[in-house]
Formats: sequence, structure tokens, C-alpha cells
Amino acid sequence: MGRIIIDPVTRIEGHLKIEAVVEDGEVKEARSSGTLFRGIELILRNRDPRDAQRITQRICGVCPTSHSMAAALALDSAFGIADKIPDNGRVMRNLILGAAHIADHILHFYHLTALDYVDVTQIARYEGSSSALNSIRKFIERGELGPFIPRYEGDYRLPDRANQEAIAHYVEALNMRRKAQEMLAIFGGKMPHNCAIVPGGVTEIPTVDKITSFLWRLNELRGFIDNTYIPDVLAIAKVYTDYLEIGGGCGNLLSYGSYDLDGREADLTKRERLFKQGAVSAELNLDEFNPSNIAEQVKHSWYADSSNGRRPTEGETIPQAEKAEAYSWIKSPRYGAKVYEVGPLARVMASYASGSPKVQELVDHVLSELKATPTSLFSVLGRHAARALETKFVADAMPGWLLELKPGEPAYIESTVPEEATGMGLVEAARGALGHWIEIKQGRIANYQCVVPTTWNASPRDDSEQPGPIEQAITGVKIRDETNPFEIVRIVRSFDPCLACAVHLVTSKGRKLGEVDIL
Ligand code: NFE
Ligand code: MG
Repeated sequence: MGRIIIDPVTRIEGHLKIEAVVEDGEVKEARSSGTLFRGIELILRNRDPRDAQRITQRICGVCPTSHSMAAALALDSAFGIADKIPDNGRVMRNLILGAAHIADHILHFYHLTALDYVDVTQIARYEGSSSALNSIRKFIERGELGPFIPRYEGDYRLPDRANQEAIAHYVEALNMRRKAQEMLAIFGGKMPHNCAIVPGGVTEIPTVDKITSFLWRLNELRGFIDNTYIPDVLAIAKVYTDYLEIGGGCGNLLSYGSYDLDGREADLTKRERLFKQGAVSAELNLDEFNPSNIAEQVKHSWYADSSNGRRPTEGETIPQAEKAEAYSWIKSPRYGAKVYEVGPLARVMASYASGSPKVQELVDHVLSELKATPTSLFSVLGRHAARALETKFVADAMPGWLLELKPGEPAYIESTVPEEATGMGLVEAARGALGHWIEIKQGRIANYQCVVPTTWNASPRDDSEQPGPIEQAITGVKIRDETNPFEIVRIVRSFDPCLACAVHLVTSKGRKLGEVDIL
């Protein structure tokens, strides 16, 4: 029996440790630990509720846009204006969020995960010359191999030409991310941490110039998604078919739905959204989503115990660094006490199971290319394919949204901060379902809780000892060489974890909260 410890897992955001017990070359059990304590939720206490939209964005530099959306939706509902947001505001929020997701998915595929499947060191023997290849070649010839090496040595299988093209696309993708972020900044002001999404709508007024600037960048990105991103995912999937069979995980998927298509329904669980909401089972049954089924358990997390899990509306963040049985700063969110995976796969499968014709067409096309079945999408490659398909689905919806904008007309409605109120903001961040819950008393924030995608996916065991989604996805996997466990990092990266988000710093006076030795 051996023990593999990967600490930290690289090419993800934040500090994640994975520990796997291996017997006869197979993972028998796995533990996922968030090794950083933050506590943004504590910083929010007693502040003006409108600070939430600013401060929660600082949870993360990758997905701040999603936090601004969740906070704005929570504040819209607490301020009683959820059904009064002008259409210009609703549509620009969708455009800002969509631009963030496009940039984020391109980042994840090319710059974080593709290096598990594409052998960048082969560049030395390629003859082709392009500015993209030359720039990487220059570094490699000088022996400056970071950020590509050190790495676990994978079983690289792409044919030479596809491998060479994928390396060139690594550089092109950097440019594409820049364009998507510029697109975001047209309506959002800047990236990261946009300053336009606020309770009541968006502070920007659309103009024909801004719409045109957005559209030409979008057209270029749509070309890249169709002609480069999706073909590259398929090229990898065709030669790594065993990764359609491993890394499945818990088999339950949860989506809150995202991109509001209707601004007149105050209840977010009933609002018409581009991505459908619901809980999807391994048999692809879609159950109605009910937020009161969400509770966070902390038996194995470094937080003070709360019996039977707490609903986010009653959530607490009380760090307890000395706690028997705890091994993570991540809590364990559960839905109806069961383990759920969140993310692009959940969004795509919720829309697929709900009968969305466009999503069914996209998914069925990929399944026929890969000669695979829908259930095989519960896998490493299923997550990568879903991420690429949803990038297309959102980008293809955006030209229609741009046409809905009414230049020169308002995008924002005034509101007042109530003395007492509660609010809930549900949205989909790039990595999955994101919820913010606010309680206002005497016009200030009495409690604020964020339940974040990677908290779901990288959660530790819960009160009833059920391992979290990533822990389950690793368990049972065959490891060829315990000193080079590339299979594990391929599985973990397919979830696109972000630990900064998951563990959501310091007390305001900078007091030391405790020291933890992690062995
Ligand atoms: Ni820091 Fe995040 C996203 C949120 S977390 S990246 O997407 O919310 O998992
Ligand atoms: Mg939280």
C-alpha cells in the first residue's frame, strides 16, 4: 500500500493538496484538502450591503465577474427590485458574464489543462515557423522551460502535426483571452473586478460604438471556438478515449441555471435562463431545483461544528484550526444531503435533459464524433467537451443579445437599502453553481454567505463520510507509476478547481488564527 501526495496541484488556481492511498496500482481512497484559510464573508459583516458587490469580487481574480453577478442578484432581491431591472441592464449583465466565461474556458483548456495531453517539449524537432511557435521555441532552446516543466510525464499520444498545431494554439489562445477580456471591459469597465454590475442593473449606457466594438471581437472569438477550440478538444478526445471512461465521480450534477432571458420574474428559481437549472442524475433525469435543499457540513473541515449541516441562510464561518478529523479549509456543501458535482458538465446536461434543441444538437454531434454515449460524458473528457460546447452555446447567443440592447436608454434603476431584508443570488460561475446569501439588519450586513463551485467539487468527506466529487472521481483509478501520477492530475484538472474561491484571510486586525501542520 502506497500513499501519493500531490501538494500543491499545479496549473489550477490556489492551494489544493491531493492525497491518494494506492494498493496494487489502484487508488483505494482519496482526500482533497484546501490548505488556505481566507474569510471574505467575515469582512462583510456590519458593512453597507452595497459593498458586497465590490468586496466579494476580491474572492478571486479569475471569476470575480460571477461574484459580482451573484452579489447583485442577492441585493436586487433584498432591495425588492429583482423584477424591475431594465432590459438593457439584464442584457449587459449577460454579455459581461458571458465574456468572462469565454475567456475563462479558453484559459482553462489551453493554458492549464492541455499541457497534460500536448507535449510541448516536442517543439524542438518541428520545422514549422510561425511567430507563435518561434516564441515558445526561443524559451525552450534557452532551457527556460517554465511554465511547462517540471511536470508529471504523461503518455503523450497526439500525432506530430496535431501536437504542433496545439502548441501554436497555446499562444493564439493568449490573444483570444485578451480579446474576450476587452469585450468584457467594453460594458464592465475593466477586468478583473468589473465596476459596472451593481444592484439595479449596470452603470454603463449602451451605444452603437460599444455594440460594434463588442461584436467584431465576438465574431473573431466565435471563429476561434468553432475552428480551433472545439476541434482541438475533439482531437485530444479521439486519442485519449480511456479518459471518457475514468474520473466520473459522484454521478449527480447540479445547475442553478444562468443568463437571464426574462427580467420580470423575481424568483430566480423560476426565471427563464439560457442554461436550465435542476439536479441531474446519472440516468439523466432532471429534478426541479430547490435551494432549500442546500446545506454545508463541516465535520472534516477546520470550522466549528454545526450539527447536520447548515443552510446558507444560517451559515457560519468560525475557523477552528485544531480539530480532530478535519483535513480541509473547504466546507462540504450537499444537496438533499447527497454529493453533487457542479460546473459546465452540470449546466450542459441540465439543458440537455430539459430538451434544449441547440444543446442536444451540440452534445449529440460530439457524441457521434467520439462514438460515445451521453453517460460517458460523466468523465474527464466529458467535462472538457462540455466546457468547449458551452463556450460555443454562450458565444452563439450573444449576437442576439447585442441586438436587444437599446442604445441611449437606461440600464439601471434606483433603489434604497432596507432596514431589514434577506436576499439570495444564484448564478453559474465558470466552474459551476454559485450562490450568495445576505441578511440585512439595521441597514447593515448581518450575515453573508457564499457557497462557491469549487467548494462543491473539492469538498472533503461530509458528516456521513461521503467523499466529495473530486475524491470520488480519483477513487478506483489505476496508477501506472506512483512516482509519476499523471492520471490523478488529469482528473483533478478536469474540474478546473479554484481554491481561492473555495476557501473564501485574515481577521480585520490581522490576528493569527492558528497554525496548522499539514503532513
Ligand atoms: Ni476562483 Fe470561482 C468560478 C467562483 S470557484 S474561480 O468559476 O465562484 O470555483
Ligand atoms: Mg462560503
